[in-house]
Amino acid sequence: MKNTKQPTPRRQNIGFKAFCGVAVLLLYGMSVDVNAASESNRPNIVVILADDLGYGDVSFLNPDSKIKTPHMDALAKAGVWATDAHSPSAICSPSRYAMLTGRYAWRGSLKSGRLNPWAPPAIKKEAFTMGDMLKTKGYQTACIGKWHLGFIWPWKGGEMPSRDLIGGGVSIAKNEMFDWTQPIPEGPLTAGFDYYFGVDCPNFPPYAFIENDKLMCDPVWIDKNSLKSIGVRGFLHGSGPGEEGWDLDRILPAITTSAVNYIEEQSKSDTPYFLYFSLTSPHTPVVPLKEFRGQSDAGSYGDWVIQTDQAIGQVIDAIKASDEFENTLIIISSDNGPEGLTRELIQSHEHRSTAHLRGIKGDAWEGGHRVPFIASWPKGGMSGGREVDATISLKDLFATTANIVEFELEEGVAEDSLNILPSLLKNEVVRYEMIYHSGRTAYGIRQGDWVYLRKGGSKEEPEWYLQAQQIKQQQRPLMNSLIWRMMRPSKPIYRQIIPSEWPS
Ligand SMILES: [Ca+2]
Repeated sequence: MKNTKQPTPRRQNIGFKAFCGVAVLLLYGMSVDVNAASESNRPNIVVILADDLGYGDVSFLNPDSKIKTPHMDALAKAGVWATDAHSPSAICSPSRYAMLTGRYAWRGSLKSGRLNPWAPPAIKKEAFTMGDMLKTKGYQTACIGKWHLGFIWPWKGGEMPSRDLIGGGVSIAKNEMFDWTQPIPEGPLTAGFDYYFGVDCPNFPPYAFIENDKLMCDPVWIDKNSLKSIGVRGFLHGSGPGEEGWDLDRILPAITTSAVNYIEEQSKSDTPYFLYFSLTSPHTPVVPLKEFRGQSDAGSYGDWVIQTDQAIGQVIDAIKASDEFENTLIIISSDNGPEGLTRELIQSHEHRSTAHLRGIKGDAWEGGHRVPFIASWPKGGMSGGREVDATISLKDLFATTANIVEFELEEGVAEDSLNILPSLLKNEVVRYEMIYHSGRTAYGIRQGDWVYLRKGGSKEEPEWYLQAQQIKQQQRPLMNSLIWRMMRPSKPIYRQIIPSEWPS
């Protein structure tokens, strides 16, 4: 088991107690319990990661939003929110890999694109993850929701068949290729979680729930065309095995109920918990339940975001009901920017899912990876409704939580992760640079307010979009690798820099 993964110390972390007690108490005069992270009173950690939620989909961050998100808004107003927070990649699997391991996904196999259906694990069995780290400090750990980081699927004969037989981006694998009586190993349980419930991906087979390492049904063949959607169905990556009568709209309510139940169960014990609640929305398929339809002014996508916000609210309410809200670190963010379908919402509903940001999911432009980020931990000083404009990344959660639980990271573990507590508590800049890992191999580099974007890092944009985003001629070219000056990091407006102005 993973408990054998025992790293040695990497570096001296600033002691959390000293930091929190002195810096915050003195500088801000807040009432902070300096023993908040003592061994007997470590905070619960709940990371709520939405799927493809845009910066501008959260009404608190985008006053012009056509979607109201009262639950996220309330947590931001009472906690802290960041305006320069980034997912580690502009697409799903590499972003999640980096968050859970604290290292860029391009250091491993995920250099371009995301995992296909039936992909083997992206996180190596021996990797030391954020969940592993928290387990060494006595945490109970759970992943509930979308995984999308690979499993060893139960192929008959034990060998994964060739791509010719199972397909690539679109699955063609037959149900009879699997022995579903067998476990599905090397998923979340091997990547640091004691418990797992969810679906691999809502738009991939198997169309069924997985609990721990077992499929929760005896699957039948599901024709993807039988799977109905209220809104945009999006692309379903093939027909395949699944639960008889599967409905796409069951997924979000089921994982939310599971998360609420987990919080209720964990609050009965003194042991702290780490819950990675990985939402399947507002990613396609867009399947809002009846009670949410028509609630937004941004069509079925907007209604789906409202249902997403309500699911987040249920989890926050469960934490409050457990009487552990004060000592629970809650993070709400997104694994990447919004999907292409949200571009049309500018035309149809005047709703900008990326707010002022250029680009969408997959792009090196800010809209691909600058994401909503809300944090709350009253006992640890994350309260009072403060804006953080220091640059942060979701891959920093590993080193940050390690610091909170006083775990010293070994050399070579979570090597791209920084402790951003000074950013979240005092708006101090800790992170000066990052790689913009787009969905393609043409990455960008950010350093302070300088950005270098390579040719091909973002998709082409239609003229109406550029006009709608009020992107001026000088900001348009994507044909060359360019250095840009981010004129205002909080509201990124790029200015192309001529060579004589290049930073040294
Ligand atoms: Ca995603």
